[in-house]
Amino acid sequence: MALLERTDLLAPIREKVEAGERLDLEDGLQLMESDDILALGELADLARRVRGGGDEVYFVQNLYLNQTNVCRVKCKFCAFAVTEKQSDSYTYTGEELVEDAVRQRGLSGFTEIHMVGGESPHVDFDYYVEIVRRLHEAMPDVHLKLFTASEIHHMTTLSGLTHEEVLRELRDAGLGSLPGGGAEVFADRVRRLVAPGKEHPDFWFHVHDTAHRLGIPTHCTMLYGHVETYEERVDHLLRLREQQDRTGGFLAFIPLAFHPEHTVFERRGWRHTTGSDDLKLIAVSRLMLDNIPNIKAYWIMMGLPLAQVALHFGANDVQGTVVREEIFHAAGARTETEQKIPELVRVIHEAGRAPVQRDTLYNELRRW
Ligand code: V47
Repeated sequence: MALLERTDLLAPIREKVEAGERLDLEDGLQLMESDDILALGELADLARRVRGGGDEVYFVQNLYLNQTNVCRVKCKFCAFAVTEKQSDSYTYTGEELVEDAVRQRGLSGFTEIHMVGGESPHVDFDYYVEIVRRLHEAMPDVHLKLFTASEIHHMTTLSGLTHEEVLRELRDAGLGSLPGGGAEVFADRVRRLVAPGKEHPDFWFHVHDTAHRLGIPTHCTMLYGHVETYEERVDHLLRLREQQDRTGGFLAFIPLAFHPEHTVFERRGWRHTTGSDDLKLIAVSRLMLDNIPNIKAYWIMMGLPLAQVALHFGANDVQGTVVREEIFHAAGARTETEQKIPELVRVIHEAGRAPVQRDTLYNELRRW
C-alpha cells in the first residue's frame, strides 16, 4: 500500500523535481500531507542532488552569546525573556561580552559569534554599536553574526534611524551577517496568536531585503510545531523563496521546532514536535526552497541522532559547535550545548557524508 501511495501521490512532484521545475503551493501541501516519510526524504535528497549538491555536509565552529534576556515583547512561545526587575535578568556590557568571548576563544578557537537577545527598552542604539565595535576590535578575524530582524527593527524605534541607517552603522562597526530569528510564522493569524506584541512580518522582510541590498548576507528560519497549519507553513516557505528571488542574500534556512516548556503553551498541553514532523519539515523545506543553497539540521534543537538522519532528508549543514545555547534550553531542550569537532565529524562520516568545516559564508576551511 505504501508503495502504491508513493507512486500515485508523489509521482507528479518527482517528475517536476527531476525536470528542475519549481514546486507550487499545491505541491507543498501534498508533501506536507504525505505520511510516506521515507519517500519524502528520498525526494528531498534527490532535489538536493539535482540542484548540484554533493556529499559535503557543513559545520561551523561558533560561540553563542546573548547580550540581554530583558525583552519587552512577551512572545507566547518564548521561555527566555524576562523583565528587568526579575532576579535572573542580565544585560552585558561590551567589555563583559569581550572578556567572555576572548576566554572562550582560548578554549575552542571559533570563527563565528552568533549573538541575539531580547528587545530591551533599557538600552539605546549606542549600546548595540558599542558591543559590535568592541567584539570586532578584540577579534577582527571572527565573523559577527548578530541580531535578529526584530532586534534591528527595535533599534530603529530606539534611535529614530531607518533600517538602512541602523544596518550601515552596525556594518561599519563590524557586523558580518544577520541570523534568521524573529521570522516565526509569517501568516497574520499565527502571528496574532503566538506573538501579538511583535512587529508585522513585513518588517522582517524589509530588514532582510535592506541587508541583502547592502551586501550583508542573512539567514532565515521558521518556528514550527505550535498553532500553524500545513498551508501556513508552505506559505511561509514560499514567501522566503520570493524574497530570495528578489535579492539572493539568504545563506541558509533553519527550521526551528517549537519547545513548549516554561511557556504558556505548556500549560495548554502543547508537546514537543516528533521526529517524523522534524524530518518532514526538513524535506519539504529542501523541496520548496529551490533557491536557498543550505538547509540546516540544527542539532541543538533536534538532537544529534535525528540531525544525522536529516542529512538524508535534504539537510546539508548541522550548524555548529555552539558553546552555549539558552533560548531552546530555557524551553526544555535536553540536548547538550556543545559538540566537539571530532564528534560532529564522526556523525557526518557515519551518515556516509563528507564533513567540511566552513566559515559563516560557506567558504571551505577544512575537509575532514
Ligand atoms: O527568533 C524562541 C525561536 C529564535 C523558542 O540564523 C524558539 O543560523 C523554539 O533564530 N522553541 C532564535 N524556538 C534562534 C534563531 C537561530 C537559531 C539557530 C540558528 C540560526 C541562524 C538562528 O528561536 C527566535 C524564535 O523564532 N524560539 N523560543 C521556543 N520555545
